[in-house]
Amino acid sequence: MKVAVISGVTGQDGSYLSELLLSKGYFVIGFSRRVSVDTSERIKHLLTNANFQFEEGDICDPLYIAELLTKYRVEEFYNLAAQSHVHTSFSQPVVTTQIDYIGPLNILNCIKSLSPQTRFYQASTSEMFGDEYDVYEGIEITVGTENINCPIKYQDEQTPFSPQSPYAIAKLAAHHACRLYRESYGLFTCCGILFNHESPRRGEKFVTRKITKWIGEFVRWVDGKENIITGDQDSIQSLDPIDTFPKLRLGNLDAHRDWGHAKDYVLAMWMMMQHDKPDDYVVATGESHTIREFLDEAFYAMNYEGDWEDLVVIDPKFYRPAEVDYLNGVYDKIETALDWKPEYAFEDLVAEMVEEDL
Ligand code: NAP
Ligand code: G4F
Repeated sequence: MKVAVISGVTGQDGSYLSELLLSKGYFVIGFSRRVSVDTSERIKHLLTNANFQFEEGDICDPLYIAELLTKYRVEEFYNLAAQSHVHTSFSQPVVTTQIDYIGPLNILNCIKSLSPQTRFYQASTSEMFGDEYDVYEGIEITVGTENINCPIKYQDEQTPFSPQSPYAIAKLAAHHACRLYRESYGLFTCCGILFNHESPRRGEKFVTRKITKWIGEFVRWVDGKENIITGDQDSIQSLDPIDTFPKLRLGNLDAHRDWGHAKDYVLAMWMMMQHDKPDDYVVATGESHTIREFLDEAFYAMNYEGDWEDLVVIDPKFYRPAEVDYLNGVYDKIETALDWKPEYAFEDLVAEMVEEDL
């Protein structure tokens, strides 16, 4: 039985990756740092599985990682643990760097010294591209009598990095460390440069889940207060309580993100680790939407016929000192090498998240 370790197992991706590896016959050891409240919600259905072992441990603790690697013959180590909130990294840059850079460096050092056959996956991110993109000739459209070319911006494995947050800087340092340990010590290290991926299990402070969770609470509030939602969602727009329910407070609605489904993306992680050659891959959908478009789709999915702008307040508190304006990933490399491509469409992802929160 193959033994795999997943750090950050209580997070969104950790839970989906655990399910995937268990379905493939692995023995999975998942760990997350100790916290004073129970954060095992996303994996609680796995805790009774005999092939799943949940531990408390910190990726920054050399002794804990060393003991894991000596106690078990670990074939695959997926490092998903992170302080993963970009905005938070501006107010907590040092702790973000400790977890997102020193943590993976610690694991790499332990693998190098104690278990060099262990394959290592690092959760790199499209945030490392920051404000960089390439451009290819897009489609030609006709406006009046003129033909206009609409160039399309994108990022792939050749796009230079230009990180715009302490989070992205720490992740880029870890990304380079993986490459260095691969080239210098012959370790099997893969970095997935993953673009944003979401699901009903997404953390509640990321913009997609913040929106769908608000929608769920709004509908339940109206339901409880007015008792008229059930069976007739079309009537939501005519409700007076809109004025009294706390509005949805958001920051920059004009940034573009390439949003995929976390289930598709954990499959890409596993596929990278099965290849005979370690490498780095962009994982994306090739489709980019603004936060406004996400809002359009989410309010459409809840059958809201009014104007969502009446329900949303722009709060400067959610603006960041530096923003990543445009992300749109090209996944040709992983499609060619590993035959991976995304299965979920944007509209289905949003609908699933709204439905779950309703
Ligand atoms: P997530 O939900 O925030 O999960 C991260 C997990 O790591 C949490 O369970 C967290 O526990 C745990 N953790 C934090 N510090 C730790 C430490 N020092 N030692 C052990 N565990 C620790 O993130 P995700 O969305 O699943 O993403 C997984 C990974 O992919 C992260 O590294 C993220 O940066 C990266 N990534 C995510 C995306 C995306 O769109 N989701 C895109 C690109 C890359 P607490 O709950 O206690 O904090
Ligand atoms: O949902 P977000 O916080 O995700 P962000 O910053 O793109 O980072 C996520 O994806 C990265 C991959 O590209 C991961 F590496 C990272 O770990 C994380 O999973 O914000 C998305 C966009 C931003 O432009 C932000 O300014 O939404 C904008 N936004 C507008 N209002 C908001 C809000 N973001 C948050 N979190 N909260 C708001 O109220």
